[in-house]
Amino acid sequence: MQQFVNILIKIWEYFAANILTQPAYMIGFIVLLGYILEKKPIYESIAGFLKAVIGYMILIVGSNGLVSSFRPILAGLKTRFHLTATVIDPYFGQNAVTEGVVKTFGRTFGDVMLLLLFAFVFNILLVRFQKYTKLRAVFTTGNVQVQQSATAFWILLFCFPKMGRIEVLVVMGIILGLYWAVGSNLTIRYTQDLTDGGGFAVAHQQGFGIAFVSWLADKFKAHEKKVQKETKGLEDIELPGFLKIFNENMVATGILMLFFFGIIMLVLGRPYFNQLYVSTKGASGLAPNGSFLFYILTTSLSFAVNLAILQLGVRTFVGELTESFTGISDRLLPGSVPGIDVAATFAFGEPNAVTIGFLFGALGQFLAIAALLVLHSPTIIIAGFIPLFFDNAAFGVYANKRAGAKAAMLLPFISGLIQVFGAAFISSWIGLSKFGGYLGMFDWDTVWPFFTILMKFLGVVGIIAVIVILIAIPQLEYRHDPDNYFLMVTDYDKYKENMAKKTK
Ligand code: ASC
Repeated sequence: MQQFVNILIKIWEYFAANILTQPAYMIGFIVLLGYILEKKPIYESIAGFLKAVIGYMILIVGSNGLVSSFRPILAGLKTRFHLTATVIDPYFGQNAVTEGVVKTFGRTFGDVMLLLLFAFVFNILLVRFQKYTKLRAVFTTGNVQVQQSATAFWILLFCFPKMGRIEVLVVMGIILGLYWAVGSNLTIRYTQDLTDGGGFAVAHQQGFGIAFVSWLADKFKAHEKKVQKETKGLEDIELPGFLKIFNENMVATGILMLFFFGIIMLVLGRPYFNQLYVSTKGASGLAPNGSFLFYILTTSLSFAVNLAILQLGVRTFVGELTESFTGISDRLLPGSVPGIDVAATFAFGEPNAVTIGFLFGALGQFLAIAALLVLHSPTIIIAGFIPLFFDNAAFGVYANKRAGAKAAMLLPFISGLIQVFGAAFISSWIGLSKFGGYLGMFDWDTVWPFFTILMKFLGVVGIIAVIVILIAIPQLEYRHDPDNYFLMVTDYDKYKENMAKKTK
């Protein structure tokens, strides 16, 4: 018996390390399975697998390129101004949990992977019993699932320090599995609109955020209509004279980032980048005899380069995923869609919305950080690149699609404020700020602090309240439009037709 369990554990560890937490292979195997279920010839199925894995790997190259170039620049502000600050970044957040969990709660990090397994299986079950749960999306983005499991583990221990090991795993497995299913389910309608029936949901760290921003954008548009203002998308803006060069996405991104990061890099100063060169053994930073001017130019322009790579990656795998997933949704999980990385949305809609969302999010975050400094907040937040970019760029894309340019500026700006204030509050309250980092993505600055308040103050009743709230959300969504709720994933063209009739 013991031997059998050991073998099972080994299999699980292998699967977790190589597939579940490696979204490229996770998506690849989903595509392979989908094609096999569709009874495609094996060579076509393997070709699909390869294309999906390669496409996703290209996306990761772009995404890592962005993160590794710009994370040290933003985090550098902490060193430069000698701040004791908490960096909001999923990896800093995960390190903080790893470091702090033993010291604070006397527990080890090992259970986090088990928590991931419980929550993932629960997510699939919720979708399988869709008839009752109304949930349609399976979370496949393993890299962020690890980070979220870690932070969720901490939050539960913070609320219930005496809770036993198994209870923690069960309670949090249920809550986290529900959050994954509900959060990604919330993005389906808006993502189908954005991608014109792309057949996927966003499974990342801002599912509630995307739904909230899209809902606000719709309100914004209705208001503009009422006061008879025309809503202009970023794509409709015709700039006069020399400003015309901004109409070209790569040029616009290049100029704006040169300006934005140019200023920050000048503030940090050359010695900081020379130091970075030494500490990273030449992997990044500026060589002692390098030109600072061209270093700034190269770094800033690499933003546009990595964005282009990222979009190429998305275009490579999304088609395969959509096509093959019908195999899974026909046979294993009817009426479901895969939930994937938020970066996939950057290849849809107006490309400049990505840049605009990022910059206005930054404006919001920087203002909020200034407010924390002025108000002598006990916790100072340093903007991390990942929340700044991946949350707010996505909000820009959805807002622009639904309500035009103004919404694409205003809503990411508001998000920037919320991210910093939310993260400052929760990270100091639960004690993660002491360890220098917090996950910091939108849902974890809003929804999760709310859950934490419920659980900390109401105890077991709070746990039940959180579960009931999560279960109720898809029910309400379904009731809002029962005829079209499943149709939008099972027959998008028909759904579109119905929606067009409605607005007439
Ligand atoms: C995250 C995280 C990443 C990025 C990536 C975006 O939240 O941990 O590595 O966003 O998933 O493509």
